[in-house]
Amino acid sequence: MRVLILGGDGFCGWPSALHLSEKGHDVTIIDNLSRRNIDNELEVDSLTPIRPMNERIKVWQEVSGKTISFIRLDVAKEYGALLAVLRELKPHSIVHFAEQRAAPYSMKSAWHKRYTVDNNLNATNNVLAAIVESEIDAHLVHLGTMGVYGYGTAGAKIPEGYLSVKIEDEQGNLVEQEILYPANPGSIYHMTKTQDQLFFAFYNKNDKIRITDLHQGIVWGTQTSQTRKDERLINRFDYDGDYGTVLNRFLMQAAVGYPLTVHGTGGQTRAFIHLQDTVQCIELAVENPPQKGERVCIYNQMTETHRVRDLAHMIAEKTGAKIANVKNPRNEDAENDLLVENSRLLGLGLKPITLEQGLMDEVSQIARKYSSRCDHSKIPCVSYWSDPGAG
Ligand code: NAD
Ligand code: USQ
Repeated sequence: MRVLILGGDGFCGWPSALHLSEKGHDVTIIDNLSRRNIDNELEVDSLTPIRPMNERIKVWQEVSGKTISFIRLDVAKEYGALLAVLRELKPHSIVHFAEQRAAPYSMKSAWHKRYTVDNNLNATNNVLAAIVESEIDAHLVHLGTMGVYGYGTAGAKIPEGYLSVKIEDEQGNLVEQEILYPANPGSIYHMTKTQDQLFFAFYNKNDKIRITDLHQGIVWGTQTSQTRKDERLINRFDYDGDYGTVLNRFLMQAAVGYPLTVHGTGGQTRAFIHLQDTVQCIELAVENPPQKGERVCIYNQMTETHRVRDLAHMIAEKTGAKIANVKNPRNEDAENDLLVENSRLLGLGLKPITLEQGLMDEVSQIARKYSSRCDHSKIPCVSYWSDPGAG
């Protein structure tokens, strides 16, 4: 299949591009390299030394004999160029990773809120409008987030996208309907993902676009079987207070001797998935498109849930790291339970890699290997959801 990967230079996009290429798909990456520029803005680097895009692609050619093409283009701003690529390439699938994905970054200032909204909503709308205008029949696979649901539970599992409800009509009869699960975003970033869902529902209804929306949990790990093939293919590893995600951060902090930064009591429960499973899920989604006319297909792309303090205690026990309960910079529930339905991807053949399976050691080894690249002053989370002086 011809697969276009938007955001293919990023943490999930790069290993997905390699995985699909290895599986025999004809892969083209589009990226505007904004994530690398944000590193410049934040004055921080990936813990791992990632190579420039053209070098990455050249090394992949040497290692695998397979070609990946790269087009530098801003999906949110360069509509005409995007349309031309779709007309020329006629991809069977478009995998859309090209959004600003850090909740703390999206909350840093009014500028960052506006950038995240402009970038993410225009990127998604541009892709959809370009699929319609180019008249190609591409299947769009989008990376969404578990955060569209909020992290609560009414005692039942969070379903995969749609909620069955019973509404009482004028005659007092109960009418059954399936609606999108009520959106409950916890940051401007997460809010853009809830808005993406409405774009998908509309273009799917109006233009019959085939869409799969993957509501992904927090991705942990750093390498996949393809990125391990050569050091120059190494994936990015975000550890800083804006882009680093909790489990990778704790493993890195333990490796460099920094106390584990548990926000508040650490009572937040979240959904997780290993990066190797992410690339597997992308392959499953690409190879199992919905039928024309079928509603947006939503999968919960997560394999397990954990409470933040349990992760910290487990890592502290394994490594002897200290735990620091820091004031939570976010506006979120201090304690929550989380029950999630995830049978659809399992039904397609996903075999989950869980925390017990040894891959935490790989993250620790990578963090130790590159610990000299870690700037400790960039570890604390300094983006506050509201004025740090208040409350
Ligand atoms: P990332 O920031 O590492 O990668 C995103 C890539 O998209 C970057 O290379 C960036 O340069 C590119 N990009 C952004 N805006 C663009 C634009 N307008 N035009 C072209 N390219 C653009 O993020 P990631 O961790 O790889 O996440 C990818 C997707 O998966 C995101 O949409 C994110 O919301 C979702 N997701 C990530 C996680 C996670 O834990 N990393 C979890 C759930 C969902
Ligand atoms: N947390 C800590 N200490 C830290 C960092 C985080 O206690 O040092 C806590 C946070 O307060 C939060 C939880 O850990 O309660 C998760 O934070 P995170 O930064 O690991 O994840 P989050 O901000 O939710 O975002 C990440 C990705 C995002 C994706 C989302 C999936 O950056 O792109 O959409 O995970 S989900 O969490 O399921 O919404």
